[in-house]
Amino acid sequence: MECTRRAFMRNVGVGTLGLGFGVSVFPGIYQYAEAQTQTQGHDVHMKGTINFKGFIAKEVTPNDEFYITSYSPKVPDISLDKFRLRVEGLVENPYALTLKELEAMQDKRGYVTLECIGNPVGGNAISNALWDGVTLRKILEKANPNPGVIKAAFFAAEGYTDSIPYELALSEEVFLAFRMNGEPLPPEHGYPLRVIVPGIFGMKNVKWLSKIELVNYDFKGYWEKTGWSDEAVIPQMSEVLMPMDGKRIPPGHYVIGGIAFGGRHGISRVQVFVEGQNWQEAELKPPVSKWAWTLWRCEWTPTREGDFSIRVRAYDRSGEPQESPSLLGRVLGSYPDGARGIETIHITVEKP
Ligand SMILES: Nc1nc2c(c(=O)[nH]1)N[C@H]1C(S)=C(S)[C@@H](COP(=O)(O)O)O[C@H]1N2
Ligand SMILES: [Mo]
Repeated sequence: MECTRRAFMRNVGVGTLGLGFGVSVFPGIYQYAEAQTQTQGHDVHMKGTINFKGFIAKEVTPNDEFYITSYSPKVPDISLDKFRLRVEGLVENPYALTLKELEAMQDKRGYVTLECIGNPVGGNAISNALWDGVTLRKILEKANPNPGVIKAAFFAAEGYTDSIPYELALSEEVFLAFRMNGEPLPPEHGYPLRVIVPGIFGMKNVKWLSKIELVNYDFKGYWEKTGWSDEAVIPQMSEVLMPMDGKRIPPGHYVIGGIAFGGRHGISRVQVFVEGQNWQEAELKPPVSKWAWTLWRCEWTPTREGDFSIRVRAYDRSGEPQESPSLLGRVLGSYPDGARGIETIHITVEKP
């Protein structure tokens, strides 16, 4: 991921890139790894956490811990009196909607996991929330679209743009969200209105949406103009969240846990590799929705002291494993289609 793109990513790149977890302003998805060694055998209660048989995690990310990626540091300050969503382009009836009108049309509520296309293997630019909104198709149909539309282009208040194929826009999966985990969208997550495109990388989930334009050409958005994937389909991926990479832990009985996400591909299996053992099946927690990540766990009792590497791989609904470029342990960077590879973490077992 290029530097310019990184500049304002509050939460990206602290995974496996050697910066260390400590630099993340927001703890993101990794903070509970710490809990494991401190709470073996105790019941932990932390706000918003679930305990999946010893794997402590936040299955739904609280709004103030949700990753943020914006191309600009500006967070538009949008007043509701002035806010209008305009629907224009190849339509018979261009029109505009207030937030109240949009809210009155609500027909969607669902958990959707967002992931930034810049998220490195093992990175924490991935989060899961419950979104309320209205189906995009419903908004478009009210404008009476003309024939020949190829794409729905999205324009944001601070200048960002993106687009999706018209067919996808009409799919009933895509919606415009005005609430996140039961609250109005926080300013940095797109208040008052954003796009949610389940299973497609975060960049298509345009925040501060102000205009939708139906066009008869292959519109390219802000990132796509510089070569980032326009399809932006999230591939199957998985990460170890617990124990935390680099930890020194005493001999004992441990739970290894993490997330797997397959976007449109879904997740059917997760396997974990601990040095000295074969790949073993992880136990999966059924996801909170079809479009949300899957928590997985397995148990481990180290039989010696010393260094261990731990790896994870996910399989999609059709049984395809996630990509592992050439050799295990090698990963590919995120440009232009999103990072590929198997995460490896390192743990040292030693007597305290
Ligand atoms: N208006 C606007 N929308 C945007 C962006 C942006 O810079 N401006 N960034 C996109 C990118 S790259 C991602 S990954 C997601 C992140 O959404 P979040 O910040 O709510 O997690 O927003 C997308 N929508
Ligand atoms: Mo992104």
